[in-house]
Amino acid sequence: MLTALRSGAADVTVGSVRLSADALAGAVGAVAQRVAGLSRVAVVADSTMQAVVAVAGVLMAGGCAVPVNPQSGATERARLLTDASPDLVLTSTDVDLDERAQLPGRAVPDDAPALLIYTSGTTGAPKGVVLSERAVCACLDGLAAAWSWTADDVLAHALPLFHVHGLVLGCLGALRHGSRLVVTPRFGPVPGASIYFAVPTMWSRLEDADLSAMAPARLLVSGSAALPAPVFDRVRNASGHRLVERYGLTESLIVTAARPDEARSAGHVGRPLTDVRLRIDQPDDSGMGEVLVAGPTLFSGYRNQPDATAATMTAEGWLRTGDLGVVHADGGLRLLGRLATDLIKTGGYKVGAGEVEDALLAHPAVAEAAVTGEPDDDLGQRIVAWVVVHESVPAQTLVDHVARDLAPHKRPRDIRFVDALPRNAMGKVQKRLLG
Ligand code: MCA
Ligand code: AMP
Repeated sequence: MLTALRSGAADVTVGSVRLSADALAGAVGAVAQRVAGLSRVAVVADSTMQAVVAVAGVLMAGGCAVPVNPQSGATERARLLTDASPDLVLTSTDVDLDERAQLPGRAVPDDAPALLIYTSGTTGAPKGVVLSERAVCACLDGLAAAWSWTADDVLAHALPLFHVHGLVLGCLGALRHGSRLVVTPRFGPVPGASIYFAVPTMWSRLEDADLSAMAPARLLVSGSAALPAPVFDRVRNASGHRLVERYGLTESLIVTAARPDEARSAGHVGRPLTDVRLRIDQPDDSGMGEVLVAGPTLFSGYRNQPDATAATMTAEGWLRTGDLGVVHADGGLRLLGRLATDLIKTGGYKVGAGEVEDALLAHPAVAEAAVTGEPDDDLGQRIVAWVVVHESVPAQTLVDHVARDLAPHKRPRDIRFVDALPRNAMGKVQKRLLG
């Protein structure tokens, strides 16, 4: 999968640490030797070179890497580790960048699990998405074909390394295609970079001067959440670039991408990648309906959850994305929203309303809780919690409780104390009456 490691083309910088191609291959080889024979290895994926080396080492050994958010709270991490049952957990202190060993020759079937990545659903704990090497390679090669992504490119980003965007596209993509990779602590211009990846919040937060310093690049890419038109316009005015959008889910990896040489505007996420099929389910008069996708980039299923896997696939093998869109005459997809209001996208992170409600209900002062995603100029959506309490409690205490129990990005940005939640005759909370 990581062909550039073998060919000696990879050269990676993470923060202040740079490894030449040879040093990287040696350090990855050392991890691979150590984890040889293990099925699943969890990697606490902080934004360090050690995390990149650990994930690459597990993959080179033919194992399945399970990235873990370094900021995940006690409850979230315990659930993940119970479900994933890894043979080993690696943190960055477990990886010595000065160790060297030969890269192993590996012979595992390409449908064996390569990654297990946890993603939120509307209710319950996040589900483990099993991704095969074949799916990862199909996605990365499809993007390379769409964008002419090669070893001549220099890729820069500041994305977290425990989700598809930063890990699969942002790291494994560079290690497969041989482009030099620079991961920075904060998103901003990197001298010599030819491709930038970021979520809309990161694009929106850049100053005009930083955008103009990105003008020499050839591709500015936005993904993971809806790109607001004003952000698209400001990036174009300040950098001269029209942002290229691509679209996907953890379950499908990236399935469509805008092509750099074709017309585009905010919300146009492009045509399907190689061998990916796309269709709109039950379109209305305007052609809008749920986006269904099929093809080689799809996941193998949710770990330990055959019912959830079956529920998300049609009998013919199409993945129900939960996203609403239309397909234009040229085959390009335009996204128009989402079906499930209980799935919140905040700063590009997917957060299930149910898991935040469960965390709030675990606090002794909370009697009832309902969580909604409200429009937010910076984050796209802001997590808001509507709470009925048994006894008075400061809002920040509840915010900190969720941040500590789950992860800081899942914390409510607003707590609204109410006397009661609006419910229908069946007792179900009517979230659209909140606000
Ligand atoms: C932390 N903070 C708190 C608390 N905990 N404040 C109050 N109470 C707390 N309990 C503070 C921190 O100290 C920090 O402060 C600040 O909150 C962080 O602000 P926040 O807005 O939470 O985050 P951010 O750091 O500003 O993050 C914005 C971000 C981030 C950088 C855009 O959301 C991000 O990295 N998003 C990327 C998500 C992503 O990669 N998604 C891909 C999913 P201070 O700043 O003062 O230190 S994969 C996917 O979706 C598919 C496949 C796809 O299409 O890619
Ligand atoms: P995740 O579960 O974190 O993998 O997030 C997948 C979701 O991110 C998709 O179902 C979409 O709602 C959203 N998404 C990804 N890329 C885009 C994009 N370019 N524009 C709008 N939404 C996107």
